[in-house]
Amino acid sequence: QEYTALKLKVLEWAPQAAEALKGKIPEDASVYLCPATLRPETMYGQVCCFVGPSLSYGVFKASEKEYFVITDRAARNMAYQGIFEKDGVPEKAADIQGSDLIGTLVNAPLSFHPQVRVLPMESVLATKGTGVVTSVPSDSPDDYAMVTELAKKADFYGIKKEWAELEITPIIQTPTSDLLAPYLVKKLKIASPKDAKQLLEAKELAYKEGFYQGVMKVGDFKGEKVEVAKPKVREHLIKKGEAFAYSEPENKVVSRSG
Ligand code: ZZB
Repeated sequence: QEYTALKLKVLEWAPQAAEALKGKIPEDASVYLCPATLRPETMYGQVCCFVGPSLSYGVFKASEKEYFVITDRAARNMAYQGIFEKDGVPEKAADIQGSDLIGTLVNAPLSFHPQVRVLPMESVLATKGTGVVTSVPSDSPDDYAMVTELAKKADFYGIKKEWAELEITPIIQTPTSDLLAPYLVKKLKIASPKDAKQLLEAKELAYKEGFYQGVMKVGDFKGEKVEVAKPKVREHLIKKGEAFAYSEPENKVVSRSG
């Protein structure tokens, strides 16, 4: 699976994170949360960044002045892809729990909301990508269901309501909608992030329609088909040093007979 890993620079740590990281990272270093995405063309619509509150993350040294917050598993993969200055063994500067990252303020490259918060999402998998997920509710049904839930139950989730209420801007026009994810969530009567089966269906529909029939409504490649714009947005982000290529071996089921 070939992902685009984005660099969301930490602007202000949540108090618990600041406490956990005290003295472990050089003062003058930049730290980035690095979500892995298959939809770089949607980055204009980022409204927050998800971590799994019960997952463990590491802060890894990518170079003298840059550190990445990702899972240990992602760091091991990255160490063999020339992503870190030192090849082979990832150098971990600190451990941090996902729950401690909640509330951290980060810069989201390309987004209409350049400053977004780190928020919790229980369904983030430790076994996929980097364990960090950037949230685009306009085009990802999972993200739309989650931010809706977070805004509804902000106190329960221990966040400020306004962190989950950033405006959702149309990014891609398709034959059905320019806000495909909210449209599908309503159409499939998805009530919460717990409706996993319908969310999976909505995700598949959104991928297909977005990729094959979508046209960029905003950004540097406005008016171009998503198919065409996707690699261009990716290259643009990588050139600016705001993203990098990250691939991981697919978890293929190998059949004995086959
Ligand atoms: C931004 C984005 C915008 C995404 C969109 C999707 C969509 P997939 O589709 O299941 O193979 N993701 C990445 N890592 C994780 C993780 N560890 N746990 C849970 N979700 C994760 O996985 C790729 C997508 O799933 C990624 O692309 C990321 O969300 C999320 F408009 O990044 B995406 C219709 C989907 N639209």
